Amino acid sequence: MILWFTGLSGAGKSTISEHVRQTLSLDHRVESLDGDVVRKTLCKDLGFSKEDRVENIRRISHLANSLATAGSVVLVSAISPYRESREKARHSANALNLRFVEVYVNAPLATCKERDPKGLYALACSGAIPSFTGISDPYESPLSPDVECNTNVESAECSASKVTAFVLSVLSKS
Ligand code: ADX
Repeated sequence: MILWFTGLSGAGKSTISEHVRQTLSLDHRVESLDGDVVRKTLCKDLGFSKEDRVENIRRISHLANSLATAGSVVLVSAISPYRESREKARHSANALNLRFVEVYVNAPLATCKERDPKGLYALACSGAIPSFTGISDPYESPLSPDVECNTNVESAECSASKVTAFVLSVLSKS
């Protein structure tokens, strides 16, 4: 199974994913692929143009498929702003008989800007970072996510419980 966390920078993808990892690790082999980490390693050569973001997601999806095929529950946290890229990731996983769960980590842009944990929104608003998602680059929100976490009104623990409950119900049926 692949759990794909998508949402704006600062929405809470990595935080929720980490809570989910801790819970699922008790009974399952879990691998995490985090956008910030992947971009320092596997995708070090990529920037933030549309083309590079599509390539970033293609590589992450390929790696996630391999890890999931080998038996891990894979947690992907990446903005993944384009619907088409996420749909391709879903189709490639499904073609390998892997379950793909899209988790929309939804927080209003205003909330993400206020949180600004890495100070990037301030830089993006000043023009110092071009093509920043939500400010000067698009984010296409999921139309029918499997799970939606509204992180402006629910705690990370609450969001993570929703996700793990969904996952465990799917796993118990398979
Ligand atoms: S994605 O769009 O290709 O899916 P990814 O999740 O890998 O993005 O990386 C996003 C992270 O890169 C952000 O959390 C932020 O720390 C950093 N970042 C640097 N520049 C940008 C930018 N222009 N737009 C979005 N995120 C950026």
